[in-house]
Amino acid sequence: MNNYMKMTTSHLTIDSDYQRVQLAVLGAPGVGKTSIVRQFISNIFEEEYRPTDTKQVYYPSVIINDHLYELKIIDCPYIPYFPVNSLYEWTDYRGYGLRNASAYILVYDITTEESFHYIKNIRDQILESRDMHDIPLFVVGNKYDLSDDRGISRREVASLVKKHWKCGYIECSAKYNWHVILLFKELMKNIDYIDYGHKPTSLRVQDALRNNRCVIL
Ligand SMILES: Nc1nc2c(ncn2[C@@H]2O[C@H](COP(=O)(O)OP(=O)(O)OP(=O)(O)O)[C@@H](O)[C@H]2O)c(=O)[nH]1
Ligand SMILES: [Mg+2]
Repeated sequence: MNNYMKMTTSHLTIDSDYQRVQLAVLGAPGVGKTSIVRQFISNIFEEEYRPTDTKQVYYPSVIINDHLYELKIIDCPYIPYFPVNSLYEWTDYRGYGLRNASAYILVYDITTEESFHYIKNIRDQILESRDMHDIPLFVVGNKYDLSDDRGISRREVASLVKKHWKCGYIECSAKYNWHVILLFKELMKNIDYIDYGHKPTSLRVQDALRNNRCVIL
């Protein structure tokens, strides 16, 4: 059997107190945040650039190594700065909820150095704003298909991110769906399995499968 079996995914509205792994996807405009999320969720890629103007939230369930993760993926519009406290969250609604994420995916475009500077700044702001104990940051260099036009050396970025930031790093191409699944798999390895309430995992897996909203990675 294919190691990636996609059954379906969905865009559900679920009780706000339902415990899930919240992944916030951040990055400069046009780096491919929406494209990565949409490839992962629906295997769709659009050439035409339509900037995200309001936060988009997706709720896929994924099974990795027999563990069920109920994800909440937040595809953020460009935010000029990370909300440093709850007041900022309220004043700029685009950043609302970002301080509660259980992991951050910081995306840059390998062809533009500025997009890497953006995630450097955002990372500094995240670290200043909240306790990051057990909250993984994962850096993604997107648009690998354009690597002939690389704007910043891979070695430089990988060494900074892996050695100094102690974060995961992966390059992908949302356009060709290359390494998109791998990126989520790698990220989930960094997130300890979370025990969701009283229901045993096997029952939750069955529920998810029955509701046709499960991706097996
Ligand atoms: N060649 C190539 N183009 C890509 C790739 N990923 C995204 N794009 C293109 O880059 C443009 C921007 O992609 P989006 O996914 O909308 O970028 P975004 O980061 O969500 O942008 P904002 O919502 O404005 O912050 C679109 O024209 C995409 O088709 C990729 O891997 N390779
Ligand atoms: Mg977008």
